[in-house]
Amino acid sequence: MTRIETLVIIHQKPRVLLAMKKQRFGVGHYNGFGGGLEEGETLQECAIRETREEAGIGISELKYMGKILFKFLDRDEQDHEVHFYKTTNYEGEPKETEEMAPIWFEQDSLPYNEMWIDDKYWMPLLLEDKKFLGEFHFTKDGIGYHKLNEVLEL
Ligand code: 6U4
Repeated sequence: MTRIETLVIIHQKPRVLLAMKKQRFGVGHYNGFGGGLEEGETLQECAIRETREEAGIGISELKYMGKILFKFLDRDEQDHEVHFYKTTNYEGEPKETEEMAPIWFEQDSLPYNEMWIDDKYWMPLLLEDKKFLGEFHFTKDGIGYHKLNEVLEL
């Protein structure tokens, strides 16, 4: 079974809002907001709901930026199909929740060492408004295989 998830990056050039994941999947990593698709909702609705749950802000005018399939070859973890969105628009003040602690970074000094190891591949594309499709296979040693292509349409 594949788990369908969303990931939202709030980008107000030159700053990027990330958050430290405090529990469960991805704990200890900075990431955007997002989570698993629930029954009956669209991907955009999921992205909006998760961002509200994780940072307490409302987002709008989302741009669909990419899709990546992640496989975990050496772990008992289902595949994750992650759908990436970005926006500049939000209302409210990002606040710390049980799930995440938000913080702004300059886009030229993102904390890649404390992020998922695949982020350094797709994040530069997303920040430059380039759309992408990809697949990453993780092993216990890191990324065993990956492909990532810029695309004009998704
Ligand atoms: P929930 O749904 O909250 O019970 P949880 O285990 O907390 O589950 P979830 O689904 O909230 O996890 O968060 C997973 C998040 O991690 C999603 O936003 C997608 C993102 N994600 C998954 N694989 C990723 C990867 N390889 N690199 C990355 N983000 C990833 O940067």
